[in-house]
Order: sequence, then C-alpha cells, then structure tokens
Amino acid sequence: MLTIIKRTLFAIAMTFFGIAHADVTVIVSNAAGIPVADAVVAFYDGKTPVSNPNAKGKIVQKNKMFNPKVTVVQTGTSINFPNEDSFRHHVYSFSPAKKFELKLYSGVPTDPVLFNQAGLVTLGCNIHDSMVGYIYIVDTPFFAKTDDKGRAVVKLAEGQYTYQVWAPGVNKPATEQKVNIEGATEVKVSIP
Ligand SMILES: [Cu+2]
Repeated sequence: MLTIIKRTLFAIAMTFFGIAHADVTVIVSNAAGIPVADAVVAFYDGKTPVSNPNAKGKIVQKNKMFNPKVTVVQTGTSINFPNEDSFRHHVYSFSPAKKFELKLYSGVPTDPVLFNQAGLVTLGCNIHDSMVGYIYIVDTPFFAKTDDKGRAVVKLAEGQYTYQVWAPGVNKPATEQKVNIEGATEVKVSIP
C-alpha cells in the first residue's frame, strides 16, 4: 500500500515538476579503440539555439601553454586570458567564429573576450609558435568535455537529441548523430 502511495506521489510530483532527467555518459575513443581525452560533446534538443550571456571562463597561459588546451563554452560566454608566465604573450585567433588578438601583454587583460558565435576557435601566440589551444563554442546548454578515460557526462531531460563530438586533430568539425534519451544512457562514439 505504502509503495503504491509513494509511486502515486512520485507520479504527481513528476507531473508538477516536469519530465525526468537522466545522466548520459558519452565514451569517446579513436579508430584504434583508445580513449580520447579533451573531446567535446554537445547535445541539441532541436529547439532554438540558446546562448548564456552571463557565462564566464578563463584560459591561463602558463609554461608557454594554454590551460586548459581545450575549452568548451556556450555562446555568449566571456573568457579572460590571464598570463601567468613571467614573459609576455600575444594571443590571437584567425578563426571565423571569432577573430581577435590580445597584443603583447603581461598579467590579466582588463577586458575578457566575448564568444557569441558557435564554432571552433583555434588559439595561437605570435611569440611562441608551439602554443596552440582550442575553444569550441556551442549554442546549447548541454555540453561536456571527456576526461582521461574518454568519458563525459551530460544531464539531459528525456527525449530526442542530436549530438556532436569534436576533438583536436579531427578535421571534420563534428560527427552528428541522433539519440533517444530514456533513463541513464551510455553512448559510445568512435572518431577518426
Ligand atoms: Cu606566447
């Protein structure tokens, strides 16, 4: 009896508070089956693109590297580029999604850079050719980056989605696939 009441209350609660959410685990590996870290995973529910004008991010330059090397953000995000090295950097992007440059500077730039167009931005430094970083900008709130085991977890409302996966070195911007989320789901993706 108690169980039935609990179930009924649960059903009523679901009606009031909306549909169920599920953890979706994406596992990304390469053609050889090795897990791919720093892969970007983004899910789209097919509705209007969503930007987040309040979102803020940070990419630090340290030891002549961009940290993190791969950043995924929602459109509308402002990112600052603090320089923690004792010498100057000159950060730039020629990518169509965002062209900008931060001319030779030390410390923390006064103004962050706004990323309001979806796409891939490749970061470089005019002084240090070895420096390379990536910002993947998505117009959806549902995104994540894989860890060392190639795993990323995104919390989604149940329903139909398409998803894209991109990783450094993948020429095509992303693979697009359809998926139906019903409860906790595991999605395995192999990228070239
Ligand atoms: Cu530099």
